[in-house]
Amino acid sequence: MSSKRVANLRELMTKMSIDSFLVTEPLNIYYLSGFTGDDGLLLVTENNQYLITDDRFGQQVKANHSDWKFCNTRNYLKTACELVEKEHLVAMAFEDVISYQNYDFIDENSSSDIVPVSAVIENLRAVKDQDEINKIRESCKIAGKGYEFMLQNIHVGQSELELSNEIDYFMKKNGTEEKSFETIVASGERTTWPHGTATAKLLEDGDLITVDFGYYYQHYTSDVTRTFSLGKQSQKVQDMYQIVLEAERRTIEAIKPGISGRELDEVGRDFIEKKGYGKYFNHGMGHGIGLDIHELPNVGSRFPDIMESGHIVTIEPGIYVPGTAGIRIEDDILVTETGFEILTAFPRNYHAI
Ligand SMILES: [Mn+2]
Repeated sequence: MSSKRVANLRELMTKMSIDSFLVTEPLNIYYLSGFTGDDGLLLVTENNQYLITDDRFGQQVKANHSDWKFCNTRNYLKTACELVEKEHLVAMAFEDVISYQNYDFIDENSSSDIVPVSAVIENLRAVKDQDEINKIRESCKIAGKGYEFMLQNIHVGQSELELSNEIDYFMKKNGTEEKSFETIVASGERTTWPHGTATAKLLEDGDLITVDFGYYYQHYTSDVTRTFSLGKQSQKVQDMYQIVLEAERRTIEAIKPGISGRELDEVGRDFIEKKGYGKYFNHGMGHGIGLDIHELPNVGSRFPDIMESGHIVTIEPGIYVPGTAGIRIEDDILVTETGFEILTAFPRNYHAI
């Protein structure tokens, strides 16, 4: 797995006329090597691959990463620069999100040219292999159980925080490791805040409730939102729900290789605009998921990203009308060779408890 990914990176390096690549972003380090230590970096050269870290991780590197040359050092960047010099390399790529301090260091100490690059490994990560798909599929499956658990256990008088903590416990008990973002539990008027994380507010009869949660399963996350009702909603709110649901359905069904994030956004947004709620849909349509909660490709009006088989994206239209209600529905979709597969295929119809 690791060797295939490194080979893919080397192929890109050749195209970019780069003969060494300094990998500093932790998720990219994990992606290429499987190394989970929270300190260190990788240097991939034409003929060698180095895992540069220190003693604290020595045992785990020897046990799990024998395919990498282990450089045991405290000064990671200095060692990387020395290796580049030793191999007589001429152009070292570095990820352009490093700190200014680190940039300054390699600028001063590297014998080769240094070349800032943007989202090179992130682009490789966007296309999932079978192993990654299986992990995200499992995370989605556990999320489905979590939603069911929520519907069965939620009750008037419980606080948003209590519900959030119960979801947390349930998800972890069912095989996930950690949440990939602060779980959103917004009830009543707070549903009109698209990113309202849980508060001490108590759930009341008649509250609409939005829950948005994502948990890592073996390092890969899902990202799901459901909006449902505790008690009865007005016809207007129920109609709003159907509009979001239909916008989501249309967008999902448009997914296929070759369509852009911008075009997908348009499908759902046009429908919501036609129904008169355009100005209440104030965020993008979705994003890739994987090792990170937000990764490539982007799905939104500003993004030309083209969908490819193996991408996994969220589709999450929402409308938020202050004083009335906020509704968002979000699912995780695998782009397949012929179209799409919904990985979060659990109920999304309007549901009142
Ligand atoms: Mn999302």
